[in-house]
Amino acid sequence: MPRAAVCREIGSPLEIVDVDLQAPKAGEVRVRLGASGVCHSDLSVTNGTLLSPLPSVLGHEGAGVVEEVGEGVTNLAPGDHVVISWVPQCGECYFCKHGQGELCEPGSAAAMSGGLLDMTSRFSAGGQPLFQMAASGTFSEETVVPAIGAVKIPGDMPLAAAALIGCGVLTGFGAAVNTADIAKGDTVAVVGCGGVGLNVIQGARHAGAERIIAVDMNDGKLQTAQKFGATDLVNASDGDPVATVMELSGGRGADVAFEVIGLADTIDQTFNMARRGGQAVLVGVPKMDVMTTIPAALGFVIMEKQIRGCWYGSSNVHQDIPKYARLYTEGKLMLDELISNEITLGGVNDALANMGSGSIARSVIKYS
Ligand code: PAD
Ligand code: ZN
Repeated sequence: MPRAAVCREIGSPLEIVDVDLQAPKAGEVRVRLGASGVCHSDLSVTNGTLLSPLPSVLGHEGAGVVEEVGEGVTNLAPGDHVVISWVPQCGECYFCKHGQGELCEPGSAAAMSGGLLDMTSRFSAGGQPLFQMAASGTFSEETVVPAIGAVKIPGDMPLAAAALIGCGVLTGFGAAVNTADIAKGDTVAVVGCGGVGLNVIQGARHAGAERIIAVDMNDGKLQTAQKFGATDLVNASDGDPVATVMELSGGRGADVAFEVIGLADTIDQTFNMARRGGQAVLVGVPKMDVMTTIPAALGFVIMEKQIRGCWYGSSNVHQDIPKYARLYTEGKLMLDELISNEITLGGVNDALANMGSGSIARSVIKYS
């Protein structure tokens, strides 16, 4: 019986319990998790910011080893090492065929439902069904996921590093290299330098940005941002971050500005620090009732600014996960440096509580 961290209701700590896990059905695989990162989106489910059916096994940033495959699975075999994708991507629907796998029709429906592709979960405890967050449920020693939501990586890649690809890297790095149009020599601003924002920074550097202005309220986060490629550090508590970014960019603003927190105020700031003709990319997930107010004429038409949403780094997980694994082995993608705290499953509540702390980029649960 695997142990798992279950969110029963909004506002309560996760409960660590033994869970029943059904065998994989057709097109599914059972994965023994090696590691799972703790992402702000997990915290957002526990506090009601992100709507996800409860009670649920949380966790959506994981990597592990395939233990069993269901009927008809041909892309994976027991023993394969995989990164779990929290949007399973079918490769066949309208969105997948139009290069927007992150919006995959059956994958998104599954992720939202709290179940797998048939909208049912494989977890239960004491006879009570448990949902699984984002077709994943990686806060568990084992899980069952769709075979199209598990992507093979080299067997010698450390699973703690690989787990981070599953959300923070695909989302953050992808925001910079897929969603945004960063040109060589650009000036980029990144508002929010947590686990996802740090990956936006290293993605921006990879895309050729020359100046990368990191904005956060925490000096510890800013120091880490520098290690990931930030060239200028702005503590948002020291004054108006928009004015500072303007000053640092010759009064023009950033070519591309990213919001990686999920707050109305910082969304406004991000839009305002993008230059005329530039882009604001929204990555952070605000509460569902948060609205933005942008002057239509001045903001969009006269200044010709663009605002783009970014879901899962606009990633094709079947192509991007192996690519990131390769970049890591070539020393071109920093993953070990993101792991500031290795914990056991029992430490997950402390990790969620410490998320805002300056010293934590990512806490990673290691399963033995
Ligand atoms: P995190 O908590 O590790 O980082 C957030 C950072 O923002 C921290 O460094 C804070 O210090 C900083 N911060 C907070 N308030 C302010 C402020 N007012 N001004 C400046 N800095 C501030 O979170 P994370 O990196 O795990 O996730 C960031 C967001 O991205 C969060 O909303 C999460 O839900 C979202 C996300 N989106 C997707 C997607 O597909 N769009 C995927 C994964 C995560
Ligand atoms: Zn996440």
